[in-house]
Amino acid sequence: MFIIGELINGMYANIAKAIKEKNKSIVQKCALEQIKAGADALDVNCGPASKEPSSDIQWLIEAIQEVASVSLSLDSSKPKVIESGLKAVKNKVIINSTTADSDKLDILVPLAKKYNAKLIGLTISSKGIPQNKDQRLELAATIVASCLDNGFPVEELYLDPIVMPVNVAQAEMRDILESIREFRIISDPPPKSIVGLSNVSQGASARSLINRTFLVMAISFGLDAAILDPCDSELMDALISAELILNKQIYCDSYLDAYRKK
Ligand code: THG
Repeated sequence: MFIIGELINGMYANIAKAIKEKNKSIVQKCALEQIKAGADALDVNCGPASKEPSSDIQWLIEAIQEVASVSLSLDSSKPKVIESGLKAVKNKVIINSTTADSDKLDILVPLAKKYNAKLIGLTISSKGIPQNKDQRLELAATIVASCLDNGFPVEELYLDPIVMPVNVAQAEMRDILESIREFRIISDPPPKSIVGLSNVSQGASARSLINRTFLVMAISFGLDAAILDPCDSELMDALISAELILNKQIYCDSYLDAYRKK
């Protein structure tokens, strides 16, 4: 499982404050904690309160790169903000994200190719969030087609079914899980799959339990990557155990410790 830490997001009060006050040490501590907890990459999102997201994203990237050489996932709905972030990034980068709309695809797929980036494609369009699996797969196919047209390697594309909160979209959970399985049959070589995990429990109680239950289920449907809180150790234990049971980790009695020392 490719793990992207979700905690450097202006949605969180501590990060919003750090951006406002240009306090690097808060961001750097948050980066190092997530890497220690097992993150392979870090999501970087300025949040809704940022008035200058193009410069704030560069400030966040530079702060993180002073202390770590991890991959960064540039999380913005604005292609201009992502483009600004790409100029500051030194290591392998993830573009988070394009939608299935041609105005986004026409800018972001060529940019992903130019920067040798991974690309996250949300199965969403200007018409809104799909209501069922067929609509998700149709939008997924549009994104895959754009990658093929632009010579962008489909193995570097991560399709995101858009996880909805279970307390507002309970009847859609099964379709979201089945989309993860079916994204893989769109093309050969297949695209990969990703979810923003914490969405599933937004507004609910027992968040951590809902998150780890959904994650284990999504892993069994073939999930390749997740944006999640790696500092939730029960979540990470569930992830590691699910991979063990699917024969993706070698069993030993101390497999949790062994994974953490990898
Ligand atoms: N797909 C992709 N990218 C994404 C998402 C996605 N990026 C953003 C988001 N969704 C994933 N990241 C988060 C980060 C935090 C929360 C949810 C998803 C979260 N935050 C608390 C809340 O809203 O209740 C904030 C708590 C606080 O303020 O302290 O749940 O789906 N590609």
